[in-house]
Amino acid sequence: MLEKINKLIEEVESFGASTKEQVEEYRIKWLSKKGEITVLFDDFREVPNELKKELGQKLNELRTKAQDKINALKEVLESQKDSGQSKNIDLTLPAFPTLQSGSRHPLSIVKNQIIDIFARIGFTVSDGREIEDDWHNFTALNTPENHPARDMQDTFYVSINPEMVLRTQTSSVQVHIMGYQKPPIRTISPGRVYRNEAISARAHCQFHQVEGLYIDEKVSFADLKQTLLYFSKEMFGAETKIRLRPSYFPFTEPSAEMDISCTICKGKGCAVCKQSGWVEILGCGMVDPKVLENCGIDPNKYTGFAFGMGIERIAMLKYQIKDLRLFFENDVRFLKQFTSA
Ligand code: 2U9
Repeated sequence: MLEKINKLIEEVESFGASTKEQVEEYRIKWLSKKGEITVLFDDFREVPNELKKELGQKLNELRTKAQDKINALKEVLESQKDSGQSKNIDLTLPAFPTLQSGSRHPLSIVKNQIIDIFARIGFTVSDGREIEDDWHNFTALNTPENHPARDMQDTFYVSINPEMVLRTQTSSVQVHIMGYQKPPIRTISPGRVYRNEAISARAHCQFHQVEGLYIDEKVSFADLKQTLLYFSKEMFGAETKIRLRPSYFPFTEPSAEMDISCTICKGKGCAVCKQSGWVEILGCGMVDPKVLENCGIDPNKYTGFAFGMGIERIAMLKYQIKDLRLFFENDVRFLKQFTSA
């Protein structure tokens, strides 16, 4: 029996197979119910006790070796099958993108362009709070208590403290700056503002502004006009013209609204400019001396200009977007059109 076991161990060790069928054939030959090793285990019962220990160990060794060999061969043949399949892969196909790159929101794109344009002529960016006190949002900016802008219908008041509002303009940020920084001040404040408006294609209860402020000695209306002409050409193209129309804001005197020549028809007249050749993009003016005084800046020494624009309005013009609500719905079909920007 020992001789038979040793012969079978040699056979197991030297055995190799190139197909699954061969492996299965040998499994049946050695380990099935009537297989040689199983039969040896049956015969083992008849072995005299004094030989049981030595023969038992050898027999177990044979069975383990046979089982391990069969498992190892199966594994090798299985892995060869996988690499055989991968030979059918077309390596010339373009790589499948596993990560889809996102896109910036159009308002972020336009905001960043505005920041870049003003940064090139020395304007810093200032940030501030969205929940603001009455003084910074209204009083300091010359908006008296009975002004219609303060009406509950225009402004969101914080119910637990009616002294606090959701800011209606980012000029409030600049009121803070004037409180602690001496001129020259040259800064823009981009950010979200809130107004109590019914939501439609042309109005929303939230939108984004960039308000600008330049205060120094001898700042003039000519500086304002030249700054805005530079901005308009950078933003809408070198051929862009501007015009200023007199207007009124509580915080600037004199005040103006600025139009640019229509970007669509180049001033000839179209539906976007309502046949006028001009489209309004911002408001501006010289900072009212009372506002300077309110904020602790000597109006006899310093003058300043200020301007403000809605980022949505600029984006609508640039990308010909007709409905303001699209900016806030986050519909990917809208957003992914800005992928390359
Ligand atoms: C300080 C003093 C004055 C900022 C200005 C405007 C004119 C203006 C509107 C444009 C469209 C707001 O988003 S909008 O509705 N803004 O017309 N804003 S002057 O004046 C300032 C800013 C800061 C200390």
